[in-house]
Amino acid sequence: MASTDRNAERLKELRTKHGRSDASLPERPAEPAKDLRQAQPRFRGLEAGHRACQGCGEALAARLVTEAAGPDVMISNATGCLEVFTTPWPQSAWRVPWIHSLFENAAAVASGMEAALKAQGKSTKVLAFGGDGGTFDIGFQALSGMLEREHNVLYVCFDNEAYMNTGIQRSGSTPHAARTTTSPPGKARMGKRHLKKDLLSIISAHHIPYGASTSVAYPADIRRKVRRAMEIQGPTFLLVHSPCPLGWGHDGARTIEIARLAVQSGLFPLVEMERGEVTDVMPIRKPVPVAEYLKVQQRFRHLFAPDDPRALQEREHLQALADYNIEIYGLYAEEADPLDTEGADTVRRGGLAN
Ligand SMILES: Cc1ncc(C[n+]2csc(CCOP(=O)(O)OP(=O)(O)O)c2C)c(N)n1
Ligand code: SF4
Repeated sequence: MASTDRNAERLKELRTKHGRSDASLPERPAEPAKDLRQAQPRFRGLEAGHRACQGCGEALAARLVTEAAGPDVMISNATGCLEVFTTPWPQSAWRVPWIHSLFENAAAVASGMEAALKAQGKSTKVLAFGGDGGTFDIGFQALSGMLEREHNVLYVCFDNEAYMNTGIQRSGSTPHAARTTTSPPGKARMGKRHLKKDLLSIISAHHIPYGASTSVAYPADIRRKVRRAMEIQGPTFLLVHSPCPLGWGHDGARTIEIARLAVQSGLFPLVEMERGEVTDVMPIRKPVPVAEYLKVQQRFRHLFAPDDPRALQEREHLQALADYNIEIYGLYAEEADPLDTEGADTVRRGGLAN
C-alpha cells in the first residue's frame, strides 16, 4: 500500500476512534499535492525578500500569522528584529498598513488605532506585534492597559526568548540557565538565574476572551488560533514560540525541529485560555526528554560540561519545569489523538509515523 493511502487509512481509524469530525482535519484529498497547493492562501501580509537571518523562526511565524489574519488588518509593530528586518528604508515587506511604534508602546499605539477606526465606523482589525522583550518586559504596562480597557486588538508576541535585535540580551522570557550576552555562564552561575516568566497566565488573569500559546513548528495550530482570535470582538493574545538561530546557536535548517522539541518535551506547552480558564491543550503522547531539546542549542552547551556537577543539576531543574507543565496542564495523552504533537500538522506534512 502506498504511504499516502496508509496515512489516510490511519487518519480515518483515529477519527472513528476519537469520534472526531473536526473541520480542521479535512478528508485527505485524492491528489494531495495539487489540492494542497490550491488550498494555500493567496494573500501574504509579509512578503519574501526581507532581511531576516536564514531559518529565522520569527519571520516564518509572522508570515503565518498575517496570512491567517487576512488583508483587512492594520499592524502596530514594536521595535525589534521583526520591525528592523522587514523595513530597511526605503523598502517594506508588508502588504498591509503597518506602523512602527516604539519598543515599549505597540499596545498603546494599537489601542489608539482601534479607537480611531471604531470612531470612523470601520471594521478593520488591528494587530499588535512585539518580541518577548517588547512584550514580557518593556511593553507590558501598555499591553496590560490595552487588555484591561478591552480594545478589539489581537496582540501577537513572537517569543525568541531574548532581546535579539540588540545583541542577545536576556529578557523576562529567557529560560532558566540559558546563555545570553548578559547572562553568561561562569563561576557564579550557570547562565540565566531566574525562571522564564509565565506570561500567558498573567495575560489570562486579565480575563480576556481568548489567549493562547502556539509554535512555529505547528502552522495549522497557528492558523487555527489566529482565525479564532480574529473572530472575537475584544482583546486577544497569542504567544508564538519562534526559535532564533543566531541567539540560540543552532543551524537555521533545524528551527522547526527545535521548536517541535520544545513542545514535545513540555517546556513550551501549547494551551488555550478563555476568560481566565484553560480550555484546551495540545496533548503530548511521548514526552521527549528535555536534554534532547537542550543539546542541539549552543545557549545550553554549558549544561553538558562533563566535569561540572552543576550541569546535571541544572538539566534536572529544567526537566522538572517541563514535568510540572505536563502535570498542571494535563498535557500527557496515552492514546493517539489527531491533534497531538505528532498529529494534525504531521499528517498534513507527509504522514503519521507508524
Ligand atoms: C526604550 C528603549 N530601550 C531600548 C531600546 C533598544 N532596543 C531596540 S530593539 C531591542 C530588543 C528587542 O527585543 P525583543 O522585543 O525581544 O525583539 P527581538 O529583536 O528579539 O525580536 C532593544 C533593547 C529601544 N529601542 N527603546
Ligand atoms: S537575530 Fe534571530 S530573530 Fe533576529 S532576524 Fe536573526 S534569526 Fe531572526
